[in-house]
Amino acid sequence: MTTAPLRVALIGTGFMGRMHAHAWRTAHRFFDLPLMPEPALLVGRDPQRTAEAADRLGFAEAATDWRAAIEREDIDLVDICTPGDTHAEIALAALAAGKHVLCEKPLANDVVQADRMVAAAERAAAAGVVSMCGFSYRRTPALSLARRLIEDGRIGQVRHVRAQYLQDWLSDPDAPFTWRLDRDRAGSGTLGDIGAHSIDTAQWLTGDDIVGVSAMLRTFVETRPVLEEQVGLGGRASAEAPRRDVTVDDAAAFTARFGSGALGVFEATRLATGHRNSNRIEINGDRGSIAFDFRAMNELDFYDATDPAGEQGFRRIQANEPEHPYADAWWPAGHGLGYEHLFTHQIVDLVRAISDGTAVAPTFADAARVQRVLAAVEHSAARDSRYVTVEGETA
Ligand code: SOE
Repeated sequence: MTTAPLRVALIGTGFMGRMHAHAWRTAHRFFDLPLMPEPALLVGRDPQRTAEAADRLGFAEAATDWRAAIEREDIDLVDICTPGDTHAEIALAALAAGKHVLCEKPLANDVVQADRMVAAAERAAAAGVVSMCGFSYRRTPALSLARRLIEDGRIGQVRHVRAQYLQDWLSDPDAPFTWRLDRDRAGSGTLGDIGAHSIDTAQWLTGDDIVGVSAMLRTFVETRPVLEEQVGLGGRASAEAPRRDVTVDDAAAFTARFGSGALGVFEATRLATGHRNSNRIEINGDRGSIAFDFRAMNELDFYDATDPAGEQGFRRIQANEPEHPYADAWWPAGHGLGYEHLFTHQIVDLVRAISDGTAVAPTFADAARVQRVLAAVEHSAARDSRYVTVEGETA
């Protein structure tokens, strides 16, 4: 029996574009998929570079016009890996053309755009069109295991959520300007780029939404050198390079109240020297705790307060046993997975949902709830950290 194809147009050739390309090409080699992903079209801005990228990443064709790509009859799914200022426009056009959509995080640059995307996704869903937002960390086996433990009541009633997402690629004041430092393109800075991951992870793991926040934002380095060409994150510019204003936050710190009454403490920064990519979360309930750090992404720490007295303590679970989410498709126990596997798992879940009509997550509505928290954080920070409720966020 031949498997029907799922023909993919991927828009964006940067870090995320390459990561998604890898996942589209890998998923069916390790997982049984009901549809065969076909990397059909790669869309980028520069014709020659996009053609080279398509060749290297294994896409059949290259193009520079995303609108024309979306209108093509022979495209089934549009994968959006562009900066945030284009997400809404591309997603709305793709959904109107009846294409399934995978959109990178954060969903949009503001709540208004996010709400429009949710409405369009819900209209399209009636015709069987699937949309998903790429909060990739949900697909870490250790975090999926944490979610299962929490859902099964193993840590009981959640009291505390402690999340830190720490990077350091902007620590050097001469690290060059990128689109991620331009509010018009990125919506916000560290907050939306990596703080959004912590918010999504916390709400997903606990099954509980943040209802209010009290926040501080800070831009430590207010201008950065502009390079003619920047490849990837980081780098260093010469002292003579012209400088440009940074219009987003470098760091965010906020406390949060969850609907259940649980308390949250969140920190996100790209200036934590020594932390290349420390994405940590700890959750304490009345029966136990979980703790995770992406630096040891194959491990989950779990504390069970119902263990016999004298034997209690955090246990370190290697989340790569066949019993753990996603793990049995890969290597023998203990051989470990990496960052790219999260994106492959994301494609697996998406393709299965498209084929079987099963629920997909995170939906655009889930991602819009994250967007509202981002907006509340910005509003609180702009009002001297006053407590701001998430529900009223409309801008
Ligand atoms: C840059 O800060 C970045 O690439 C984020 O955009 C990703 O979402 C995160 O997973 C790694 O860091």
